Amino acid sequence: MSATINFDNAIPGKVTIYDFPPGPYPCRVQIALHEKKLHDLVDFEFVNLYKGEHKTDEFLRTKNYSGTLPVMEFADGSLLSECTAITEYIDNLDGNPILTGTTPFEKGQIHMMTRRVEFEFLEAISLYFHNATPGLGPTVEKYQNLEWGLRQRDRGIRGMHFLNSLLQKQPYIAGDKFSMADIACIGGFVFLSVVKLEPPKECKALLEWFDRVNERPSVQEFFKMANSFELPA
Ligand code: GTS
Repeated sequence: MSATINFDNAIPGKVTIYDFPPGPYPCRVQIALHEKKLHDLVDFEFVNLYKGEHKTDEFLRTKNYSGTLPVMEFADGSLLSECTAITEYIDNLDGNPILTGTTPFEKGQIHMMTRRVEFEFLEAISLYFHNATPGLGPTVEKYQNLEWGLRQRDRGIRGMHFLNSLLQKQPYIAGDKFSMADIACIGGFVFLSVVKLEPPKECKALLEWFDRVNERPSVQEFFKMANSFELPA
């Protein structure tokens, strides 16, 4: 469908994202693209995680050695993977970063809080999914460790309490502005629904934050798409 992303700093030509559209990590790039009004300028290529298409030798060799989505591919063959890296790229194209910070301290703070959300919440729930639930199924989940997976679930729950305590003092994860760190935390909520875990009811500030970020058009666009997504046979 794409036009091209046409900023002086952009790698010229068509941009493709290898994607599993409703996924908790891919959601982070989808929301960032909507925030930046760039979503319609990107082609998305579906990769079926449940069939292990992200773990084929070819995908690992030519797209992403880590075997994860999303991956952004440029017309000249360059690649970016890792949600934070892709978000940095798209946020800085127009010289007006709104998600990754402007001052050196703000950039550092957003980076720190994004990593903290990942480490204490999103990755923990992901590890629970892959280790203590059927995950992506037997073709993909070749090694599982139930005890470790359950510990990760508990770590994710502790992480939500930590984020709640933060949000009792400030409106957004990295301070007073919506940022990449909030988007990472939305990814955590998307993973909670995948594993059918409720966020703790007593985490009122976190739940209020989620209601607040859900009002953003970028987040609504994501959930509209995700709620109507059907996994191809
Ligand atoms: N650190 C990576 C990033 O930030 O991009 C993690 C990416 C990641 O784990 N992506 C998931 C994946 O590819 C996609 S989703 O589960 O959120 O839809 N998982 C596949 C696997 O086998 O781990």
